[in-house]
Amino acid sequence: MITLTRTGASENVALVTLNRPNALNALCRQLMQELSETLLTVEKDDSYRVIVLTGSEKAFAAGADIKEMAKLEFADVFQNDFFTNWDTLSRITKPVIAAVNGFALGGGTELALMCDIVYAGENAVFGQPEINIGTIPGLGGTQRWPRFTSKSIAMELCLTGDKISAQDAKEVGLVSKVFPTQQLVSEAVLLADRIAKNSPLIVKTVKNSVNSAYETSLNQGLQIEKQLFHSTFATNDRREGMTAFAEKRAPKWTSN
Ligand code: CO8
Repeated sequence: MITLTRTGASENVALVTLNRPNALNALCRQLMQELSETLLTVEKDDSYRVIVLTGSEKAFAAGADIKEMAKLEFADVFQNDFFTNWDTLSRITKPVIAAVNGFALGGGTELALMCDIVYAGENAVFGQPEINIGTIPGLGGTQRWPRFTSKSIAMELCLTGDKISAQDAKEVGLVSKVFPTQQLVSEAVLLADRIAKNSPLIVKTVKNSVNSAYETSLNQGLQIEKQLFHSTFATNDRREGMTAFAEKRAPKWTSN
């Protein structure tokens, strides 16, 4: 249900594709287990620098599998922890770009919210329709929407289940760029290539620092940023980057 393809100009981009076409990539337990394992494989493999997460042109993911969830009781989801590892994506330290075409609903939108950058195809549709089936978002929708956009947008989407277009998602700040559907994945890979050219050590440090903005007060976040900035002065890549600038040549990163 998940395919992993090595791609990009330097073959260091992991293209992870959700592939369950007959259910619009609905997130069932097996798919999420495979996604978690694939992400952890890529995370551990230094030959991958950046991840692009995508689905099909029709659906990124139409949410958690409602037919699978319909049979569950409280004890299944709480005591037996049915949804273990569904949030692995949020713990990946390499940059993750979501390339969203088609339906990204419920858990599909929430996967996009866990990514670092979201690119959308013109046909993308986002939303949190859980309220229409008697439940609420459970993969971060009620927490990340208000942090990344606003309380008003979060409440309106989660209380109504309304769907929004790619363009609307760009206007509220979820999506950074919108592309024609068929170009989307190649544009995401081009972006991944640009990020992959930088020092992996410093890329990881940037991601760490930006993410701290969502976990801390401004003062704590500024302290973390300053400490991380200072820490770059203990790296060869910081020395190499500044020396290469002065010598008018391209830097050669060693990631130490
Ligand atoms: N679950 C199971 N099957 C689905 C799902 C889904 N979420 N979405 C689509 N499918 C299936 C359909 O049942 C259908 O299967 P079949 O052909 O066997 O009948 C097939 O995919 C094609 O779907 P449609 O015929 O419905 O296609 P349409 O183009 O007519 O409609 C829609 C597309 C609008 C996307 C429609 O399928 C739909 O509304 N789907 C449900 C969307 C939804 O409500 N998503 C939210 C689910 S709840 C959730 O995500 C909570 C996440 C919390 C996780 C917590 C972890 C800790």
